Amino acid sequence: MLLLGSIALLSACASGDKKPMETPKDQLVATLFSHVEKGEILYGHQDDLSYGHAWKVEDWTTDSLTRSDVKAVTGKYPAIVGFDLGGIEMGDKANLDSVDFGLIRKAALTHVDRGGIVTFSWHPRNPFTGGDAWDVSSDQVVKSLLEGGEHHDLFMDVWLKRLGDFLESLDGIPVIFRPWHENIASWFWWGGNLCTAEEYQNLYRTTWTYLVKARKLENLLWCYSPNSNISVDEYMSRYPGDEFVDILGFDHYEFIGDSGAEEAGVQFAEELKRSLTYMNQLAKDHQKIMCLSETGLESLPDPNWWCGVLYPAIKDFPIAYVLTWRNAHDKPTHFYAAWEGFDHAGDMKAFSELDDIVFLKP
Ligand code: BMA
Repeated sequence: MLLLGSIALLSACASGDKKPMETPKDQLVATLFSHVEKGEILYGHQDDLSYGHAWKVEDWTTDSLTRSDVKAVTGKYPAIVGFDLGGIEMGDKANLDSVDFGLIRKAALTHVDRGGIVTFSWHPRNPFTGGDAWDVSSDQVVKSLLEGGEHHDLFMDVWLKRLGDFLESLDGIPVIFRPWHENIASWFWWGGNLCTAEEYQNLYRTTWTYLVKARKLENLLWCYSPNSNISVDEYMSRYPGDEFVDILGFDHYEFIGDSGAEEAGVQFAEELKRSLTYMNQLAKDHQKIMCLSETGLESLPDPNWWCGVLYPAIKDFPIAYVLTWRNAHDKPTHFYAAWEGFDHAGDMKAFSELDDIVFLKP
């Protein structure tokens, strides 16, 4: 459907026919799909315009948001910028990483104005305890949010309403929305051992139905993104259904254990290729775009990670984008993109210059 839809759109334009009505979502689908067709992969970075390694935007109301670790290293902005909405459900002023929601909104609009694409993840708090998304002390949380559950009204009338208000404030720009991620493992309260498959699907569909049907948000592309190290059956075991998903993603990180960087890189790449192989088939079968929704190697101790590990593992797969996680300003070793002055920055710069990797020219 996606493929045929894109081709229909393209041929309508080419033949000079009257253009069909395109929603912002259709336009973003077509953009992503055109990169896939050209064999290109867009590069994304979490929180890129809000802060970086050892700096942050101080007064977002006046800042023109031109600073970026990625730009400092490569001369270009990332094509995609990710933001997290954790805390929006509480009515907080800033998200779980202390980024003001006003800054998030401004950065998203600014990035799209520059020709970029934005994606939102969401790490909501645990409504039982007030703890964070990683509070897995109860396996009743998801159930409590669904119809008949003790927190259902809170979920619908407060949490989703606040989320919808924020998304609605984005002036209709198309965005990739990626809720309830890394859902097969059990480190978030919506994880594999914390709710049944039916409860998870119900949670995802309830979120979709509220935002799409009740709030009529036509600008959202929905990304389903489980964690890695799972089988294809596990990947699909909690899939909400084709109607609710536009992009198949997954999150996969490299961790260097006792075996050292070289062995870790080999294992990371093997697992990445194994997962992308089955996802490629799923994307064809379900006619979806696919992406690597989160990845990275914390602190980048491997001097050849970008060109020697990540790129060879992804280059032969039709993924629309790859996003590396954030460069914290307040945790010196918590970064996943190079920054100005970083020893191994040349490797990321070389990655940004590859023909099939797309950044955003300033
Ligand atoms: C995690 C870490 C945390 C952060 C969270 C949400 O992977 O980066 O420090 O709070 O993502 O952004």
